Amino acid sequence: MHVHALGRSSLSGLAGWLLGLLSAGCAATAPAVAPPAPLEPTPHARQRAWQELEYYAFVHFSMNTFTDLEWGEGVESPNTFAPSALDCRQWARVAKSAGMKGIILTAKHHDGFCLWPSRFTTHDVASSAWRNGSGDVLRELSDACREFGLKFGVYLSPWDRNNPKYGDSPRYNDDFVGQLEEVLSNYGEVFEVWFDGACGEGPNGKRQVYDWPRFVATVRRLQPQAVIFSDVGPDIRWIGNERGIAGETCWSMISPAGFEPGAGAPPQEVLNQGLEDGTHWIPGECDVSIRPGWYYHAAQDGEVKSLAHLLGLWSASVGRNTNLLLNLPVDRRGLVHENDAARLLELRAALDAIYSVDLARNTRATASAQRGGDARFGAACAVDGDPRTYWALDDGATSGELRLEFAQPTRVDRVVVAEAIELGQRVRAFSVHGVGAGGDEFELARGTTVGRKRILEFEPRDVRSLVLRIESARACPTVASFEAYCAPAPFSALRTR
Ligand code: FUL
Repeated sequence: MHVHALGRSSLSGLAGWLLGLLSAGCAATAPAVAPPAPLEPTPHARQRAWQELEYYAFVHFSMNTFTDLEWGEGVESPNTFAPSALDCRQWARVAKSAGMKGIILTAKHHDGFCLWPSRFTTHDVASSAWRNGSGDVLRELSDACREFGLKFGVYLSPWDRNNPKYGDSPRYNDDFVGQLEEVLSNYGEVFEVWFDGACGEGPNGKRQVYDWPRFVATVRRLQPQAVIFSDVGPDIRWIGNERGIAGETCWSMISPAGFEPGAGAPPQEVLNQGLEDGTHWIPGECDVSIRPGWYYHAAQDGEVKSLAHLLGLWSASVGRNTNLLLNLPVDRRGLVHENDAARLLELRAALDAIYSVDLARNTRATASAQRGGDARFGAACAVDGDPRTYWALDDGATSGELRLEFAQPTRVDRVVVAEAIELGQRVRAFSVHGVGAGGDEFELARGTTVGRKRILEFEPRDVRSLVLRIESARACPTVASFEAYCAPAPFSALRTR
């Protein structure tokens, strides 16, 4: 453990020094002081790569699309699945132009119908008249994702209302692992495997004991870089609601011991906010549908969430240290509906307009202190646009201040703050202040946790300087970036707080 920590910090010390030489923002000096030691738990490489994705699509499309249900019974005829014009390239084109980074498809929902030909059931596309039984939605979507440069992910429901072996635990587990092997072996790289915890079996229903260690080992064996989602991880956790809203306080840590996916999860508040002293790094993912339902219902064509709502969700998910998994209920044609596609493009245009010009970039930045007096950890590292460099304080220091001077009074209505999360999530409380033309200082916003990205919105103000005050931290804080923006009209009117 000790050796490990040493090796890691001296390695990143060398990398930091080399970086210092290359970076214009953080002055090059000889490495006088080591970077902060990682504060465990810290993210695994696969979790870090996942968190960079920020925003990707969920697609709920299966038997329920054709029965107008949210939960099917598992007794539907395979022929009921009959898309008239399925085009996964259209899904990928929409997702790509919306700036999403991938698509996760309901390969099997609770009704057990498989969107790929499965050797373990006859409740699948191969048994339907669609494409004369030779259709494979996973094939079409994984190909489309590759073509459009998107990641491909799968949702596989452990609860299966069709499989007669469900409840006969070892036998069903064999089938489930077999299905996992099919979807993880035949469609190229999978970036996320989504295990749903829902189970509607009543007290007299079938009781299935899942073999989670085996399920997880199967994913690790076949797709070692894929993150596994469930209520409690092991890699990514549910955020505790289906509204897409993370806690204002949101730690990337929880303590999963004693819990299993689908068999009791930590209280929703814990999932929503994480635990400051959690034992494992299991960051949150916010899943939410762009319409009221997960599946397509023609009656909801007029209920696509508004742009203001979606912008609010962005701040409450990506802006609170989690990723946003936004669901698109693909319709009976097998297409993302026009209303949903149009709204997604509006959201993209708004985000691009709001976050295009970082007003803090390369402003004159000073700090109350910098680690070891070393410019490699100076204030400039938070405004150089390079997420690898960061402002840091000495070991033992848990508060400090970063100050930006604008060349002229500048209107701001939000800040974006980021920690160097590879060293662990540290900040507990912070505030943001403006200094007006007359030198008066006023508080603009305050927050608790930061993590990978924290967005704080406030009423627009003209400021000469902007101050980030770290008030409390679990260990010496790091700030990888401090950005400032001002939403242009008409988006300024869509303020979410
Ligand atoms: C839930 C499921 O029961 C819903 O049908 C939907 O798939 C949602 C994303 O997860 O647990």
